[in-house]
Amino acid sequence: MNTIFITGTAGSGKSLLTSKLLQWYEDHDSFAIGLNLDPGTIDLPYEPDIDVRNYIDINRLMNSYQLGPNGALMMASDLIATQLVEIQNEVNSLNADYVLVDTPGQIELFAFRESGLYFVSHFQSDNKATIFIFDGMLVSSPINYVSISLLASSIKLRLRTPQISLLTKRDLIIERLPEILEWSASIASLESALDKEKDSENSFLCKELVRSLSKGGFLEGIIAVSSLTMNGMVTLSASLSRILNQGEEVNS
Ligand SMILES: Nc1nc2c(ncn2[C@@H]2O[C@H](COP(=O)(O)OP(=O)(O)OP(=O)(O)O)[C@@H](O)[C@H]2O)c(=O)[nH]1
Ligand SMILES: [Mg+2]
Repeated sequence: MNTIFITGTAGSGKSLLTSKLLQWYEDHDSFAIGLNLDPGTIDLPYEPDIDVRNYIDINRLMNSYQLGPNGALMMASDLIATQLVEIQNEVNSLNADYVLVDTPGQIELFAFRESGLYFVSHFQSDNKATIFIFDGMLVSSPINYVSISLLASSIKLRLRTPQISLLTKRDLIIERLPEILEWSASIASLESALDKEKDSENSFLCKELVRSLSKGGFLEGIIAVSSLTMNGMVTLSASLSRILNQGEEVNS
């Protein structure tokens, strides 16, 4: 069984990507299941096979503990770890090739609190990988690109799984896409784009960060997809196979 944790900033396209990857694997004769781990979500673009909302009810938390929506979300995120055994049993009973885990909208509640980390590290699976989504609409300058790369690196440090950087919404940023892909492919071109920024103080800081991230192996290129047109899905699935199979080699 291969488990793919789909992470990224709020609204970056985690749930839509989950639905499209489920479809992709089904079309390619693999059995994939969707695990919704976002207790606060209302509408999903797919029917989850397993749903954390069956275990954790935000409205009940709000009423029982007199919490506002954010407090309830925080408590709900902390409760995810307590449901691991039940969720794992449900997953195991389905015997899937791929488990696609759609993680909570507010990434800090999942990745930076102990519960999410506990869930990722204790979830039993032959291989695990994380996709970190760069929201294409947020990558509007080289400085923004570096700041989201920092967040991606931080998630990698926290979750400690092999990770893929994925740029979504490529259909909405067709004109900017070549430039962003160039930054991701070559540190020199990212540095030269940073040199042209007017904000010289932040640009200098970003260049230092880029060098450190690159040395630490945190800047390993980005794959661009559109969950609307499915452009880029072939590359994404090939990259997922590679990183999941590598895990298999290490484990065996
Ligand atoms: N055009 C376009 N829109 C996208 C793409 N991916 C996601 N969207 C849209 O972006 C919005 C947010 O997508 P979601 O999949 O709900 O994002 P999310 O990360 O799950 O959001 P939260 O769980 O609320 O954090 C929706 O309106 C999607 O239709 C894409 O590749 N192209
Ligand atoms: Mg979502």
